[in-house]
Amino acid sequence: MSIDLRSDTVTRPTDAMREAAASASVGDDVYGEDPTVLALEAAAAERLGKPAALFVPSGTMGNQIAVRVHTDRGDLVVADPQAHIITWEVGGMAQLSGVQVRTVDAPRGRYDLDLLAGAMQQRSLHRPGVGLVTLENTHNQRGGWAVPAETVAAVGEIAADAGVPLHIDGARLFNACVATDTDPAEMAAPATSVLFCLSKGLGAPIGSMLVGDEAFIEEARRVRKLFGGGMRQAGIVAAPGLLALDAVDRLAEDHANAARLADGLDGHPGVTVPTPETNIVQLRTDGPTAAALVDAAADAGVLCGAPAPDVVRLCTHRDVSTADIDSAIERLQGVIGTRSPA
Ligand code: TLP
Repeated sequence: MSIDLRSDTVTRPTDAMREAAASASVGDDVYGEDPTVLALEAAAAERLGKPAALFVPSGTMGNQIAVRVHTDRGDLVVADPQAHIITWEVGGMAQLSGVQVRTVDAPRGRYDLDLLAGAMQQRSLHRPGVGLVTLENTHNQRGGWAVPAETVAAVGEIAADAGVPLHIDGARLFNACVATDTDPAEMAAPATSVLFCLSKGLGAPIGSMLVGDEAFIEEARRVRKLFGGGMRQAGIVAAPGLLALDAVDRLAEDHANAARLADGLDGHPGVTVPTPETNIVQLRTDGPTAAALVDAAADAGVLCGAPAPDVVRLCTHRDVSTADIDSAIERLQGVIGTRSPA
């Protein structure tokens, strides 16, 4: 059987999650009457130290709702050019909110604070103003780097000084918290809103949480309806999400497996593999294209992705064991070793 390292989204629900789904108390969540969804929203808000939360079907929808609630048409949204909110969300910010992007480089997910401060353009008769600052933690496409709480706080300060909200795309926020040994509420404190996913390392089948103050969540609920994300007896999918919230500590295992994988592959001819901080391993190739390596790896029974022409991404998660990682290393070494440079 193939070892699936394409993403941490590929995990299957545990038996306990399936049982929780089957026995969940439910109601119509659009009427605010689903007790399991309400419990999940309360738990998520509490975990991040914010007043309120909203259950949304996906991370993409959560991010796009936040953009819509925080901005006016024509506003600038500050983001790293490799941020998921720009590169992997189908141009949603332009399509759904009519905003523009102001990119500021964030190597390893961290903005240069001077550049960020310099980008905080105010609205005038001629010029659009910055309506929102975003920050991705962990930063997926940059290599799963965890942005430390001090950096998040410094970004929050720059946004606050300009009177602009900060939205954290924390699809993998708990990975960042585990990697930096930070309380999630401390990580979330500088942000006006935070999105985190239940369906990635935390292992739930479906769902993400948008967290913020009461007024933000009230408007977010309206925009969720607008975007077609109002769900009815959603307790069926919220119940596994409640179990996912208890799965934070085991993310350390994914991080250890990622480090083991990187160590087993780095230095092989034609590839470099930086030591990862969380569960995303990036193999940089100076030989065959990443796409060719992905095909060859699939033939050898390891599924991975190619987010850039010279980058292969391998993502660890609950459904791969340390033994699977060792087997993946062996299979990938065979692939890399037997390929001649393009
Ligand atoms: N990322 C997916 C792909 O879309 C690339 C993955 O497999 O990593 N923010 C970040 C930082 C993400 O990595 C993702 C998903 C999302 C938002 C969107 O979440 P979903 O897939 O639930 O819409």
